[in-house]
Amino acid sequence: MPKPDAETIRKSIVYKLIFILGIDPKDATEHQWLNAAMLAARDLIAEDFLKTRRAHIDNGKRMVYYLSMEFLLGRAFVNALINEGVYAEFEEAFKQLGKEFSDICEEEQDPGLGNGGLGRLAACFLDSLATLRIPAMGYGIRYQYGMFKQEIVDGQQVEKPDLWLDQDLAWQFARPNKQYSIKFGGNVQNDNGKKAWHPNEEVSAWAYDEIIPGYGGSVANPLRLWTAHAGNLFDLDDFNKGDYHSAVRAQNSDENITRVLYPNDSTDSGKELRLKQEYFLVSASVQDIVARHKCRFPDIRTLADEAAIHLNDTHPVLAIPELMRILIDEEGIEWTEAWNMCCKIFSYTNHTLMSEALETWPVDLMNRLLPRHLDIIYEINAYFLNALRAGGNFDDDFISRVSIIDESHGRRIRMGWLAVIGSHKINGVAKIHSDLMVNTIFADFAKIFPERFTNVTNGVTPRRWINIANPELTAFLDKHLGEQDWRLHLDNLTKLNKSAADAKVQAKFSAVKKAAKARLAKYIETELGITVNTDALFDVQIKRIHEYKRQALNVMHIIDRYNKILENPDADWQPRVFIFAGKAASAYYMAKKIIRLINDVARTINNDTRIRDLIKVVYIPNYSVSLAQIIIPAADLHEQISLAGTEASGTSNMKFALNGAICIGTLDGANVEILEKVGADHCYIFGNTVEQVEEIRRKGYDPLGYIERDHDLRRVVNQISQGTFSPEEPARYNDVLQPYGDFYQLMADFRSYIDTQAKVDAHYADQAAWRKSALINIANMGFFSSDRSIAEYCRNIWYIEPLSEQELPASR
Ligand code: 26W
Repeated sequence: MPKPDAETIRKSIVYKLIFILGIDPKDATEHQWLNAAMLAARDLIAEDFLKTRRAHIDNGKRMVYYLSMEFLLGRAFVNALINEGVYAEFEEAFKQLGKEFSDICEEEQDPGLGNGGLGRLAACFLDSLATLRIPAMGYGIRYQYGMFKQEIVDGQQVEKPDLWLDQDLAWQFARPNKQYSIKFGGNVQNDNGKKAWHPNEEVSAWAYDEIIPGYGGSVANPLRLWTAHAGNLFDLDDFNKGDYHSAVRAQNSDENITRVLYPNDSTDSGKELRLKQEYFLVSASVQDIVARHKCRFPDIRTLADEAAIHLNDTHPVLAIPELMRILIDEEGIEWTEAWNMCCKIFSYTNHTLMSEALETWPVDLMNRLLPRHLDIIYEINAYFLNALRAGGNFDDDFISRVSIIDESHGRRIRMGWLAVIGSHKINGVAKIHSDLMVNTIFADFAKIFPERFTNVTNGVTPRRWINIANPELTAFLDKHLGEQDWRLHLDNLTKLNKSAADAKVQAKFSAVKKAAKARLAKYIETELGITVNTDALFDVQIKRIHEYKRQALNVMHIIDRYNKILENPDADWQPRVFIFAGKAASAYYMAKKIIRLINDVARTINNDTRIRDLIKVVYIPNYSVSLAQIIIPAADLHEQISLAGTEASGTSNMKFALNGAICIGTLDGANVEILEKVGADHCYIFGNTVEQVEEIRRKGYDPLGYIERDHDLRRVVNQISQGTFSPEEPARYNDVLQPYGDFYQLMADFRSYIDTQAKVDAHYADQAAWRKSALINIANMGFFSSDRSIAEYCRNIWYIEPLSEQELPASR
């Protein structure tokens, strides 16, 4: 179909409104107009999707399947319009309808399908996969209530259900013909020498497809999301007896599986639900992958030639024993052949060195829920350990360290180990992280399988993080970068290097930044009633709240600055607006306390008239992709201040730099590579290095020593722990800095952080110099396109080729 014009689109929208949604245009709300417009937009991508699928089948393309518990997609509508090249036409259509287009777009809610960087990375990757014409499919869960909606009440996080599915839209395609039965429990019996699983619980997985359009049109790939259905568990007898509660009890309990992302696992039933959820995702997905293969090819034995399955962190690792189960128990393939196939098919990305994310499951729980899988895991372990023993190079101590079964505190299954043993490639997400992975958590495995370990530095999609998020910067780049589209060739940004010092270019960029700051200021004013000065330096830290990310260190700087302004009010202070956003996991006590501290400090300082708006502290509730799209373009400075060695990569650092913000950060994660690209004059690095952090730990870290030696630090620590910011409850924060433990070494990095912040002020005072640095940041971000990351995965890990122009001609 040729690209439709505004008139055609207007007719299509009105048609959808009347004939699909059954609404009189005269009565339609903005939200209903959005739904109609989304249906009209979906027609365009649906056509691409069907053609893409046909091209995969006709050309026998090898496919990659990306399994992830999270996909933080953000809004779909504007993204689809930009990728399909019809944004202007839709805007014009709404003009003809007499509607404000931006109001319509604002009606869309973010899907609640993710939590952190891992989920957003998966979403950037889907965009790049489709854009690069890679035969690919994502698999995830369609959580009914997402993670949670965060409200800040009296300075504290309150979790409310995120009712994102309640919006009455039909964006996803329901696939009632794609249902798989997911089984749990029961036992394993020996039937004629063959192991047979006799489960005693069953729930149905139903598919919904979200279509992911690539930039430039023509290719669209599916993201298949599963939802749990209890099927025939409705008890008509109970119902007819009037016991309505019992009638649906079993149904409810099974459908809980896809209720929320990361159910609180601090209780036993929470843990069980988590494990069920993980198995539910992988079982439905692996069954689907096998079914798809059988539709296209005659022999299941060729699966490893036709399919790559990628495990996004350890959460979907049960896919390995699940595929083994299907190959052996259902397809009759002999054990060794099945195992060789698995090791070719799977690859795994590690996203964090934090021990909490390297999941382990109690053997008892696995035995109760998935006894056949436990068997298979034992067999995999025996096969692996026997081969090691046969090689004769490893002692018993080593063997017990690499065993999938951890015998040290109750018997537990180490899912990270299973991932490494069953994958042909294992990658970290930034150079420093991949090195640490090989030298720390997976050091033993790197001795056994050195060829398996590799790095793919993360990236972000410029389509969302510039084109959608920052229309002013988009126009600026379109004007300055010439013909070849930077959206597809982000390296083109390097052209900006030569004009970074040009006063005219700087002035234009300054207007770009100012517009974004004004937009954010308006949001803050409307949502929180706080007025901020757009000439102030916008200093931003937005990410999950976690001790390792050290939001508390940021707060310590704010308090120190507050103290110094009060001490020396007439000095030439650079006004700053400190902006925070992020959610704390619902069971994470200390992270929630940090949120409260930020809000208490904000309340105290924002209301202190002596500060004369030289400091404003703003906590923006309910962090989301859409909020990030407003905040990131407006930042002058971004805080990437994790303790060195703890942040695997970070991806907001890339988004900020791409939007012309300057980094203040430690030598951690992707900061290291950003520094390499932009140079030390345009990136503020402070604090101890990984080696120094380790040395401090080795020698015995003494946080009190730092506190005693540094007057400013002592004052800040005392104020926090003695209740300056919580006079109504002075002891509220006496545990928050852990002065006797300080595991994340805030005290050790405080001085260097404060001194570096002073350098930032001086730099910002010279606006021309600052703009130049900002432009140099943008110019050197080409490497951090997720297109580059995906090209590396395809080449080095998945061995996947894109659809050629012959296989699928460009449609528009
Ligand atoms: C409870 C299990 C668990 C633990 C941690 C689930 C999920 C998580 C995180 C949310 C995982 C995550 O988002 N990791 C981030 O992944 C990004 C993409 O690679 C990296 O840039 C971040 O550094 C890393 O923290």
